[in-house]
This record gives sequence, structure tokens and C-alpha cells, in this order.
Amino acid sequence: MKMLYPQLNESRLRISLDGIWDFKRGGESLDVSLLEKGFGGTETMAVPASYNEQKSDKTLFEHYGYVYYQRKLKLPLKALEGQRTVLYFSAVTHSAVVYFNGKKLCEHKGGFLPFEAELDPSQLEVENLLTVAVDNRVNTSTLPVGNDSHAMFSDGLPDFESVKNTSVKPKNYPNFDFFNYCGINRSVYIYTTPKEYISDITVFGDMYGNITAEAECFGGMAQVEIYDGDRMVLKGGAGESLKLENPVLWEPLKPYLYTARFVCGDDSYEVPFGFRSVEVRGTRFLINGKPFYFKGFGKHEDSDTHGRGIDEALNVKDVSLIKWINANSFRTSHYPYSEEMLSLCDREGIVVIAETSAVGLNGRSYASCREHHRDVIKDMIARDKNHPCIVMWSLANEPDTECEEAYDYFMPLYELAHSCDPQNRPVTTVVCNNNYLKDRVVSAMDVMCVNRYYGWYIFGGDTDAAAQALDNELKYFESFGKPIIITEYGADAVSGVHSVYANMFTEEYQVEFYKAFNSVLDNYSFVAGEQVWNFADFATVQGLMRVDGNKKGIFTRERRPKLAAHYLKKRWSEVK
Ligand code: BDP
Repeated sequence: MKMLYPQLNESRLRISLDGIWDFKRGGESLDVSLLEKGFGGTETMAVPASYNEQKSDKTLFEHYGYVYYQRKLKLPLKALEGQRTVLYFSAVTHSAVVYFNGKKLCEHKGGFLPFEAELDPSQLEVENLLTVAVDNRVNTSTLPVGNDSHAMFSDGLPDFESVKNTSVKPKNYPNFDFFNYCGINRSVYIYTTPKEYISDITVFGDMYGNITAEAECFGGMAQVEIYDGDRMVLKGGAGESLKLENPVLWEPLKPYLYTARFVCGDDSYEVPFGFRSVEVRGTRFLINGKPFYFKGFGKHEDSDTHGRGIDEALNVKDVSLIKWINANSFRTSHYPYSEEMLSLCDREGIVVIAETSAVGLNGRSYASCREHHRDVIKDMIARDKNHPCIVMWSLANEPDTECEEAYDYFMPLYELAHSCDPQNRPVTTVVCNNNYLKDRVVSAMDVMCVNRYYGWYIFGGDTDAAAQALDNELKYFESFGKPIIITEYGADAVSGVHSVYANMFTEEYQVEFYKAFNSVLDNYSFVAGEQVWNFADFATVQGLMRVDGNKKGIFTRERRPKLAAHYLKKRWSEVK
């Protein structure tokens, strides 16, 4: 779906619908009457944010199935007259059915990308009712992927079925390691455009000053003006070839942005953009012709109370910590992050690997996810194609790439991503197979991205064995003549737990783990980056392997540094 982020400017109005909405818990089947008629006796719920932790209520925390949101809204009908009026959801997790004044407006599958629908002027009243049903269920056809049940420990238990049928409440079994925070996670807007309007924009510059500036414009031809600050430096028809002599480049940690202003009839829209080129040449990842070494993190959109809801102050804080620790990049593990975060990274010069929500894929989900996976790739690239901060697309995290179907599943997606991206950025799939010799996908990607947990899940507590295992694996991957990025490696450290023996779960072990890994990475010139797992501690499902969440953060969930933060800060001030 092509759409532009709602913008307030001289041609467009933008009305925020964020705030406290009415809320009602539902069950496993959709109750259309609640959407048509609205509902009374309601709970309150903040939008945007996940609903799970907004109340001190375990049943909501663990809710399974539908919930309903509603709000009344008064509209300035005079101001909307003659305009196109659009309702825009930045992200509803994982799927939404939307009604406006009792009639179905749209529905959407996928919890991390925007969707919108035009409001029919004849349907607009002064006082309107907006209702939204949100489903949080994950299964083998959703991304991220869910399982049907937990097989673990049930095998062989004689009365398992009877316990299951009597006492086990229906719940999600995520095939991914982050808490399934759901709800209206990002902002909701009503915006207007003139009847003749710009529906899509492509704009970017390369390191030589060439500009691609195109606009889809209903009912006319668009013009484009390029600004350096307040000064217009170029002007032309959208789609014409434009070139700026000696542009200031967008560089990692030294960003510089120009603005492209598009005009079509009465409509206009501005996009900040940068001049930068990305290329994979041999074993190097080049940004603006220079080798770039990724230093940074896999992250999550995760925080107390907000859950996975957008938190702009936290985003600013995280970027400042990324700079404090001398890192330069992160991956949007394991789903597309908010557009606000990407715009922030454009401004701050943080390099981003943008990932789809395809996490937890296995042989079974390959058949049922393919079409949805294609949609997510297309929609993510349509939304994010202009951002200079994004230098690579990741199709998935840790799919089963040993199984027979894997190559035939991923290669068309790899081609699709390339064909959708006007900047033709490199494309990768992040893998983590126990037997790397059997991987059918990673060496076919532009950059090999590998997650590795030697010293934790394999050879836990033994950093010498971990180093040797990593060394063996890197020797194997070196033969492909492509760059490799270690996109995840990490050890849980419970903040405040210390030991002179550097045992697992202590802050000391986390440091020893990173020292051992890094000493091996430093020996291989085809290693193009290290992104540690994870930036901060984060919430997960309950389970034997998790002590109140995943503790592999370099920072705690509150963003306080662990010992390893000081070690990495020093290393990253020295390395490459
Ligand atoms: C990796 C996954 C990541 C997990 C991590 C871990 O990609 O989502 O959180 O393992 O176990 O395999 O900490």
C-alpha cells in the first residue's frame, strides 16, 4: 500500500486522534455489533501504546483474542469541505478491523506498518464514532509466527489432554523471543489533501550529486524544489534528471539533510533526504565509497508500561546512548520500527538495517506465510525507501534455512526486495542454524548476516570453546567472498550480579563473552560488522530460560549501563 506519512503543511491538515480511548475486552470471535453500535460501560486506554501493561490486571496482560477501541470525534466539517479526508493508522498490532459511523471502513493484517482509508464525505458528521477491533493472535500464517501449542514437557504426560482441555486457557505461543505486546501501538491521524493530490514520493541522492525525485500525482504533473536549509538550490519537474554539484554527503554519524518540496496542483509535500551511496564490493560494505564497519545492536521497541507503543523520548535517549557507547548502527530486529525512529536516525546519522516482521519462520509456515511475507516486504520498502539511514533490508530473522524449501522460498523474496527498492540497497536474511554447513540461503544474500550464541546456548560458560567454534565457522564463511556481519551475539547478565569467577548470568561473564568473540572477529577482514544482542533488557514470554525477560541487554531496561557497556564503549572507540 503506497501512502505518505501524514503531514501538516500549507496544503494539508493533520488531526491527531491520540489520547485516551474507550476500551473493551473481547474473545476469540469478532463481535461486529460492538463495531457497528459502539459500546458503553467502558474501560479507558491510552493510544498510542500497547494495552497489556496499562492496567494492574493479569487477565489483560495475558489477553488472547480481540479487544475493541472506540472514540467519538468531532470534525470541523467546514475545514474539510472540498478536501480528501483520510484516516491513518501508523501501526495496529497484529490485525485491525475499522468501522466509521457504524460502517466497515477497512481491515489490515500485520502489526508494524501503516494503513489508511479515505472517509467518504457523505459519511462525515459533526460528531462521529470510530471503532476498532484489534486481534493479538499469532499463528503459522502471521508474521511474527505463532505455534499452536507448547509441545515441550507435554509429550508422554498421561493425562496431558485432560489438563489441557480443562485448565489450560487459550493463549498465544509465540515462536519468537519478545513479549507479544499488542494494541494501537502507534499514532492515529485524520489528514486531508486537496482532491488532486500526491500519493507517493521517491527521493534520494547519490554521492555524486545525482537526484532521483519522483512523485505520483493524481490529476497532474508534480514539480520539485530542492532546498539546502532555507535556500532553494534546484528546481525541476518531478521525474526529470537533477544534479547538485558538490553536495554535502549524508555520512554515518555526520548526517546532512536537504529537503525536497513537491508541488502538484494545490497539494504539496516535503521530504528530508540525503546524498549517500551504498554498495557491496567484494568483502566490503561501502557507504559513499568507503568501507563501513557496523558497530551496534539488535534492538527492540520495548519499554515499561508502553510495551511496544511508540515512545519518542525513549527513542531520543536510545540514540544518545548509541552515540555515547561509540556505536554507529542498529537493526530493527524483529519488525519495522516507527517512521519517527527512522526520521530521527536520518537526522542523527545512525545507520539502520531494516527488518521485516518475519521472525519464527519454519518449514510449516513457509507455505502459509508466503503471500503475507511478500506484502510486508513491499509495504515496508514503500514506507521506508527514502530514508538515508537505511542501508540494507533484512527479509527475516532466523528462519529455518536448512530445510529443503528454504532456497526456493527466499530467492523470490530477495528478488522482490531488490525490485521494490528504487535505491537498490543490499538485501540480506539473518540466519542462525546450528549446522551452518547446511544453510541454503545466507551465502546467496548480498551480505551474510549470522547470529551466534557460542558461549551461551552452545558451550555455555566456556569462552575458549566459544572462540574456537566461532573461528571454525568464520573460516567456512570466508570462502564465499562476501562480507559477513555478526548480527547477534550475547550473554544474559542480570544487572548487579557479580562474580570473580565470571560465571554465566554475571556482568563479568558478559564482558568475558564479548572479549572472546571480538578477539576472533578481529582476525577476519571479511567481517563487516558486529551488532551485539541486545541494546537493552527486554520483556519476553515466561519460560525456563528467561529471568523476568531477556537479560542480554548492554543496558538495563531502564537504560542503565552494565559492565559490558563500558567495555564496548572503549572497544568501539578503537576499532576500525
Ligand atoms: C536469537 C533471536 C532473538 C533472541 C535471542 C536470545 O534472534 O530474538 O532474543 O536469540 O535468545 O536467536 O536471546
